[in-house]
Amino acid sequence: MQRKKVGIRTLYAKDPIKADELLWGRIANKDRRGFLKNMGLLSMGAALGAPMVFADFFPAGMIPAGLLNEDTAFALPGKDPNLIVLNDRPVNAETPPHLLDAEVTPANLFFVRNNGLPPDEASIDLGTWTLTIDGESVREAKTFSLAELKTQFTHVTKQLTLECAGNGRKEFNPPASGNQWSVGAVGCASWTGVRLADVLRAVGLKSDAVYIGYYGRDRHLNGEEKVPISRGVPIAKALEEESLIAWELNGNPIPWLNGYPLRLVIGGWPASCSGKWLTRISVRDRIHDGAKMESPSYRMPSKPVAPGTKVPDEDMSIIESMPVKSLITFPRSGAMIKASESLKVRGHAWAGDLMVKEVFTSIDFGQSWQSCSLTQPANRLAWQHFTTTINFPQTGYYEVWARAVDSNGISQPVILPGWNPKGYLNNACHRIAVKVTA
Ligand SMILES: Nc1nc2c(c(=O)[nH]1)N[C@H]1C(S)=C(S)[C@@H](COP(=O)(O)O)O[C@H]1N2
Ligand SMILES: [Mo]
Repeated sequence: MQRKKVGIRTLYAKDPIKADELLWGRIANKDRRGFLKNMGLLSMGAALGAPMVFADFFPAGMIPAGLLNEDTAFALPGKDPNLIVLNDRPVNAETPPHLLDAEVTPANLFFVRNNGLPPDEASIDLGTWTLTIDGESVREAKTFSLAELKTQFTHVTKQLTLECAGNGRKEFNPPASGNQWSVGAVGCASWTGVRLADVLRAVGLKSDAVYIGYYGRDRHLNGEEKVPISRGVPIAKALEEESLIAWELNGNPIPWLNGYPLRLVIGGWPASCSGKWLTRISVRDRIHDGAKMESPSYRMPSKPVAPGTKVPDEDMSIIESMPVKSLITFPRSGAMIKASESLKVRGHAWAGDLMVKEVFTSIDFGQSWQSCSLTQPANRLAWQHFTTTINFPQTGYYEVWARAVDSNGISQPVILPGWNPKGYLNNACHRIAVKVTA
């Protein structure tokens, strides 16, 4: 008998909600929460396979990183099979943290966040692809071919960090709907293209320009007429010298799922501002009103709210610069070392429009912190790299927590920051499990 490889959606065709829950990891999350409630410190130690050395300091209700599991991967075109696929329609996939170890994120490991269906790869013709600049606040609309863009403007290459505003959403309770991202909806690649500012100025801006809005060639999941997403940024951010219209990622054409052949790259802001499969940019005389600009999309409560609060639209504000954050990329969570050894730890840290001033690690659940060495960014809006060496006092179970502080002195919180209806901006400390044996 022949066995066909089938996806979760095929298996659960009659029960799409179950398929969704499996794909989005909601069932797993629910189970984990129940599981933890019934688990004492002793059984936790048993499940971890070693006593938790600083158990007194372990926050109540937190699940040890050593007990978190990863979901099954499906291979996506042009992507490493170890990406964690959260959803297949639209495609959403994140990168396990230990695969983000390189200073510059490789193309096949760069996360994917689609709101609709990408243009058919075979239908993308470099010879006929165009970019139109229009809107109330340009002197006269203008259309460029790819060749014109590439020959009429200075080429710029920058490392730019893109992070989905919903990265970390899976930790929020009550849960927020949307992709249940863990920590890997982030990457920092080297992007080549032209400055958005150079193109906008060549077309000619009117003095009442307030915002830009992008349009891409992807299609809505239910029908062709509606645009899946059309967001943008204030004109001041658009005119920064790091804001690019890019056609290359790490020196090669941008992967299809990341926006081939042309995309905006707006480092440090929600990656939803970086329009993929770019065909049009409108210069607006008002805040752009495209799809997913409206509340509650990509907005936070203007004032902190209690978990589960229903926040009226007018009390939500558009997210701009992303908050300070860090990620441990080596070792992988679950590392085992001998008590006689010290552990080299490394990772990246970023802070939206700002720089990272310092990164610390803790092995006693935040009671004490040691300072890491930290590099300068390759350029503004690129992530920075930290390293440190850790010595453990005795055998047992530990967690390494990392905490970054931005150039304004603002630190990552050790646990979940403010709950919000859509589950954005979780910049809590990343943590990994380490077992030290005799
Ligand atoms: N045209 C288009 N651009 C888009 C999107 C999209 O669905 N369509 N998703 C946005 C969101 S929400 C994110 S987080 C980033 C993800 O970029 P990546 O898939 O290259 O990682 O693209 C943004 N640009
Ligand atoms: Mo996103």
